Amino acid sequence: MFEHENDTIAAICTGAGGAVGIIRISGPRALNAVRAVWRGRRMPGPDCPRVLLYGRIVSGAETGAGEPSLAVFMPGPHSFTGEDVAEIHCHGGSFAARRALRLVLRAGARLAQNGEFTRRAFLNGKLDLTQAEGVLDLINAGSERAGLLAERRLNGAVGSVVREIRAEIVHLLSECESRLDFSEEDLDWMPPDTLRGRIESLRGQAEKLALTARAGALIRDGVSLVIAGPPNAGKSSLLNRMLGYDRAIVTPVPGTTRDTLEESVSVGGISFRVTDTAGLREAGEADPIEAMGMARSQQSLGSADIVLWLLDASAPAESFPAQFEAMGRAKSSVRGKFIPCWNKMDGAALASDRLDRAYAPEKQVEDNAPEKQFVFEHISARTGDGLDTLFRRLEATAWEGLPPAAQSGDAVVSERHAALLEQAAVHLGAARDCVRAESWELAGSSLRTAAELTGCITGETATPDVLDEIFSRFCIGK
Ligand SMILES: Nc1nc2c(ncn2[C@@H]2O[C@H](COP(=O)(O)OP(=O)(O)OP(=O)(O)O)[C@@H](O)[C@H]2O)c(=O)[nH]1
Ligand SMILES: [Mg+2]
Repeated sequence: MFEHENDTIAAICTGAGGAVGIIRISGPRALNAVRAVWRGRRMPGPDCPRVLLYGRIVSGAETGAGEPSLAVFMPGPHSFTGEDVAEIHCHGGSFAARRALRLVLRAGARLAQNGEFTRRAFLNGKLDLTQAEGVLDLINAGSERAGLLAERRLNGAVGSVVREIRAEIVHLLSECESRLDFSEEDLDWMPPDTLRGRIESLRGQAEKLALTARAGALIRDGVSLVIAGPPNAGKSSLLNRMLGYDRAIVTPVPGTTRDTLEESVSVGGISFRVTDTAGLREAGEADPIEAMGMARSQQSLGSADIVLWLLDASAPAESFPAQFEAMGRAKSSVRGKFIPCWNKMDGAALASDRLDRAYAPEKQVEDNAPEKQFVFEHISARTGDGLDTLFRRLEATAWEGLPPAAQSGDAVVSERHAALLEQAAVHLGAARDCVRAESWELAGSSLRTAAELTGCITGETATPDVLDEIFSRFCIGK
């Protein structure tokens, strides 16, 4: 038992404004506290654990009328924190729960700090640090996928992978150390090549696992998608179509959109921050306001994760060379991924394959490799045709370059985990080289550092500072 854990903590663990307010109490005096402030025909206690009882909150020893409420006792170690836990469920709103909490505090509990319940659960071995972080991720999850990811962490997916890696590091560490302790004896040692191979494989695993954090960031933060193109191509119409309502002004007049406009749309469980931009054309053709809007469009091109460039398929074929040229110019300032897309297919004069061939035909023949070809999408923002295919392309583009395991969402680590894993990988690389040079002492020291770093992920070797940092991000009552 940790020293600071000998006291009893309490907090309101429900959000303000809910229908029910729950006061959670954890620690050796949890039962005393609830018994001091609550009366029912049956009283909470070890004889009826985990049963929700009906009764009233009373102030002090007197019985009689008080607020109707429910109480439950969950004896340790089979509780969330691993300690004795009691809860009082009273009416919501700001007054009732606060009054009940005050009574509980008067009965000998102290107000819990942020995340203190979860911290106690961690210190009592009920969850590892990655699971505790999963609790926080779940609270902060803003989409279905983010929730799923948090749930996996909560269920220990990251923890178990990291513990496996760490166990292997510790095993290889003992291999190196035994060579120091019993240098000339005839021990059953692992051949150095095998040892080196296993360290290298661990290094690869750590690096690969660290990469999954990028998928986590994608799921949590989403992707920025900029819809750009010449005036009148149907950019605002597409934004409206994606949103399902008329957000942006659409008119047949080129230059309608003056300023960039951002909205969020969920596609395939990924949140896209979609920006509609002012159409780009020769500066000479635009008035001063439009020119300012175009400058903003230009900026958006540079910062987007994905740029969707719309071309007008209903325009006369003579306009295509100029449309392609404008696209080429814009593409040079795009740093993210680029998707060219014919819009207004409902009014197109040419079939989609002929439209595509209109684009630099000699180039398409030269570079026959499919990945070198410019793959156009074909949509109609007016009818919605082609949007499903476009959405699938957007989803696939967002996932591009991420490890496949991250997409299935098995074990996706956080940025904190990734940083520790990357450091561990560096030390594993050093250990591998030391084994080659047969410097067992140095190899051992690198492996020890790697073991410490990976232990910090699951919490075995996390310092109080690290714990403070993590749990301070929780709210009171969690
Ligand atoms: N036939 C057809 N017309 C479309 C389609 N998409 C947009 N339009 C029309 O094209 C015109 C311009 O559409 P907008 O969405 O305002 O085009 P924009 O690219 O935002 O134009 P700017 O804001 O001026 O750059 C409007 O009259 C739309 O109704 C489409 O898929 N098919
Ligand atoms: Mg527009």
